[in-house]
Amino acid sequence: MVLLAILALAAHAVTPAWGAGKPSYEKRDRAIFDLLDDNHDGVISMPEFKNNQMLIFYLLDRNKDLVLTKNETALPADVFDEIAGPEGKINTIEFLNVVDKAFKNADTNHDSTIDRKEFNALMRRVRE
Ligand SMILES: [Ca+2]
Ligand SMILES: [Ca+2]
Repeated sequence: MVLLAILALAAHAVTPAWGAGKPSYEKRDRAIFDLLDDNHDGVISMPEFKNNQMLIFYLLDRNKDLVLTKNETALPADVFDEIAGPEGKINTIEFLNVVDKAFKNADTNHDSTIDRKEFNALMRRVRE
């Protein structure tokens, strides 16, 4: 669920660039990967992952109060509630916790980076 949330946010940030026409999953996955892989060395490191997720956080945080409300995220309600907790808002710490977990989950060979194979496997898991 948490993985899905992160990728939904990433997809949300990438999607407006497409314009008309629906890209294939493969194309979209590649675009998200390239977006996250800042130095284009073919793997996503933890700092790259975190920096870009923070960028997404600030993009989503329309009123810049440093918390995300339900209408800012476009997440399914149950996913939002799971991340936000009882106060009903996602702060940066909660957000980075989720990012941290998502990264560790995706890094199946535990080498502290996410390569294309791990990324594709993650996207497949999310879709199923
Ligand atoms: Ca990289
Ligand atoms: Ca890895």
